[in-house]
Amino acid sequence: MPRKIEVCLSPALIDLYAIEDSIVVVIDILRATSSIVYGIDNGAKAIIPVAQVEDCLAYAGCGYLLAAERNGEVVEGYDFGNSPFSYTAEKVKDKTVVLTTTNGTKALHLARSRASQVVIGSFLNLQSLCDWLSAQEKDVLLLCAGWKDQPNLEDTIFAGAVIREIHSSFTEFDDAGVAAQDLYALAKDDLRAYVGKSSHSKRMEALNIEEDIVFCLQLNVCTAIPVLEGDELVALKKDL
Ligand code: 3SL
Repeated sequence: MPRKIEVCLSPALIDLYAIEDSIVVVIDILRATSSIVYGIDNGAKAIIPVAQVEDCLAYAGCGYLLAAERNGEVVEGYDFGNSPFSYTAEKVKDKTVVLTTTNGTKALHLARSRASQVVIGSFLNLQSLCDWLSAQEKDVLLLCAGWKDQPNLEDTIFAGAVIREIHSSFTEFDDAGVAAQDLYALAKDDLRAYVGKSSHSKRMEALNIEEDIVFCLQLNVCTAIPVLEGDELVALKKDL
């Protein structure tokens, strides 16, 4: 069966893609989708992505953990933000987290209104995600969250890593996907150094959170694939 895999380099471009019958993989390597994967892998019951900081408040006082990040920093008054170190088993196991971030949760909201299925990708669950995507019979859109509607290096590199891994399961590719694979080929031998050229890496270095970058660039330390079910991201039940 012919299958297409495409890359949307910015959420601002998503209306150009017909995704009604596609799986959309939302990608925000630094740091939203890495933290979501890590939290679900560590046994969080669910993560509820909300678009606005104020949307979290509707869940206050009901046993949820409230997480909010804007411009790389924890929003004052919230339990935590978007650092993967806040999504350890100790902190999130059996809990539901309500999360809003600058770009990642926005991309999720754009995807969910039209996509057939929305899942979450990061270097942490790369292999598990790729094995699952290969086994599906649907087209795939890799949606890069970018930074405030601009494309970024780290999400594009990850999209390239996915396509390189599952290339043989697809028959149709777009130019953004070709570019993403070429970028991944340039970056793969030293991901940390290459991602160090990115604007968000510089932003995070200025906030003294470089250890989050190193964490988010680890390969295959998680097997969970978060999937959107209704309003909640939960662990996908794989039938591989
Ligand atoms: O924009 C986002 O969704 C975040 O991942 C950005 S940050 O890494 O928390 O700064």
